[in-house]
Amino acid sequence: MYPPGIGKVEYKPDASASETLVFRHYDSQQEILGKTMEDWLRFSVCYWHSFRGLGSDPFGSGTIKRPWEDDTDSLNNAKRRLRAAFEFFSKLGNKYWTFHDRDLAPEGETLAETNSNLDEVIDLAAGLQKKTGVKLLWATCNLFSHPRYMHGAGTSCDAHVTAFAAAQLKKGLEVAVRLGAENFVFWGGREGYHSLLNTDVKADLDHLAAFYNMAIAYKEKIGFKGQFLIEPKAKEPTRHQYDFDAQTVMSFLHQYGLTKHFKLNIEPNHTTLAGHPYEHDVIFSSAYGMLGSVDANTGSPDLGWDTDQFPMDIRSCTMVMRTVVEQGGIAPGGLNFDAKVRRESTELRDLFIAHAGAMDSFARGLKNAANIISEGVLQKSLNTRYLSWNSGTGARIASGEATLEECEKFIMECGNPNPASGRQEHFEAMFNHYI
Ligand code: XUL
Ligand code: CO
Repeated sequence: MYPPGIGKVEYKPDASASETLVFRHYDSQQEILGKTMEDWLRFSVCYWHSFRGLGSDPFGSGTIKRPWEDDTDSLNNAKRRLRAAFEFFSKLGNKYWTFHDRDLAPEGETLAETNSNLDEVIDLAAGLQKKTGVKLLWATCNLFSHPRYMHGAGTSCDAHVTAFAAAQLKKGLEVAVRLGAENFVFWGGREGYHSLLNTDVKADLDHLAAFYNMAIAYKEKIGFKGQFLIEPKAKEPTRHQYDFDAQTVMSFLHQYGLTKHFKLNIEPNHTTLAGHPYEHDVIFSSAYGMLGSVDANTGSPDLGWDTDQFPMDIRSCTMVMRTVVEQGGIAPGGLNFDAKVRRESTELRDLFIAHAGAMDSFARGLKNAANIISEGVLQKSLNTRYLSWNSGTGARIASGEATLEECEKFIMECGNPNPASGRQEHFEAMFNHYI
């Protein structure tokens, strides 16, 4: 049993400040605005950080020892680790998990050998999913770690590499079908550039679109019903990642006629790397009906790295949940904790506390968001700010009926505009009332 001494995380609303291995707010079956908390939040644990990450960083090796690890990359270790993960999920009470293909099983000398290693672990995963009821929120392919992907995968300058990535993706989609994945993610690992001198950006983007078209064709062929998601990121590991932010990805999809096949998986730590506020990409993608899922994490805004910390800030969680509730939910996506405990947080207990604390932060965010939405005070003030668009010249401009001549006539008759106060501080103070 892993870990010894830690049982199921319980809902305990009156827990004291030092009791951090409980849910004070997350009560999975509690109804909020017509849905259970579990259904609104759809929490998922990510396998790579929580079960493959052992605290290494670019400056030092791992600091974390897990009781199930034997320090080998063997299939036996892979299976023991997977069993430990499902035990962790059962104790935590999350209903979903996510992984990259290469997190699960070791890569062999050839693609055939790699696929057969993967099949062995996938058989076990299918059994564990069935036994525990934990489902696969999304699968993805790791198309960035192996040295062959040093120039990218779908955007590599070497077509042989792109063909390898496509072959890997074919298997990844088959695995997604086998395990009933509800989504499939494309994160553009090394799809980007370090120098514009050695890069043909138009060729790269054309090739990336062709790569996606092959994925769509195979998805349809094998009957994969999950949602395709693209995960924007501004930089890291490349200097400029092509999927820079939500608006960039949406225009790429539009440009190549791919919009209807994808939604976005927004990771707020990536959004802040783009220089935007935490909730910016969540709001932008949702505004266009493209918010599919969230990699719920945070960075340290003063650092500018992708530190993948557990989201513990109630204000940010409230902003995200407000958008999620306003769009009617996040399904078939979810809130996936693409987050890792700090390398100094070396105990297994820390892994539990990190997840429980982040789940509780989002549960509080959900409750706050529900209050904001049901009271409608913020929305009313926002509507007032835009009132001039509801009638007269405003309504005619918005509907596309107005002309420049008509606007000129309107100004001649009505004179200079006199815009009202933006009342930003009023909005901020109202928002704080709910936190
Ligand atoms: C990297 C990142 C990835 C994706 C899946 O920054 O977020 O782990 O979520 O490949
Ligand atoms: Co992510």
